[in-house]
Amino acid sequence: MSKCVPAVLESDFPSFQFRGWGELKTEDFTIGGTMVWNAGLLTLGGTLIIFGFTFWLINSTKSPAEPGEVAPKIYGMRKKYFVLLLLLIVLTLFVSLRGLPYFAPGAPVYKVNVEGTMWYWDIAQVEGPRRGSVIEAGKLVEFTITSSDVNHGMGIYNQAGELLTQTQAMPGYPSKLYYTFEQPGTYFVVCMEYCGLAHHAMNTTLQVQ
Ligand SMILES: [Cu+2]
Repeated sequence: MSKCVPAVLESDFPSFQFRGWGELKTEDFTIGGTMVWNAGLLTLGGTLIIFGFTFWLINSTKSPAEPGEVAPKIYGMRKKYFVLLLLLIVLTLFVSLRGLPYFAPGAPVYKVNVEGTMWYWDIAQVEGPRRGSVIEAGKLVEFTITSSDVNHGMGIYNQAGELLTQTQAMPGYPSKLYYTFEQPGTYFVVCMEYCGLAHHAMNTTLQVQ
């Protein structure tokens, strides 16, 4: 059993050092290298394409037509688009929801109970070949995650600040999360859902051997 240290005002997670809103720098939002830049460029690219298309559409209209003339055409097209969109949604739902609910990818070797409370994590290894607060790398871990007060989010990050896995911590509902740590070391457990004043300090570490 390991009882985790209650939240402190300073985090030891490198990307989550809180220095006050006025002092936030770009690198505070840079997780895993250039992810933020890529997301920004993608958004910019998408916006330019939409603007370009709209501009082309406006300029391609040569002579204004009477609404009564155009309406049947547009309504006809709308029906086709609706059917196409419906098919696309059904297909996407079918493909993406086929794997639900998420079953354990094998039998878990370690079972760990996690409870989120404003503003700390209580993490206890309750089952495994090596008792105590030990989790081994390469062994499937089943986290059972809940909350004692409000909704929290449990996110597990590696040393590089990359998010490995995450799920909701909800009061009265145990969420299951399955994960196999590839490498031994220190991992960071960070609250992913705003839960009040000291939300930013709601983090702890997880040791994997
Ligand atoms: Cu939180």
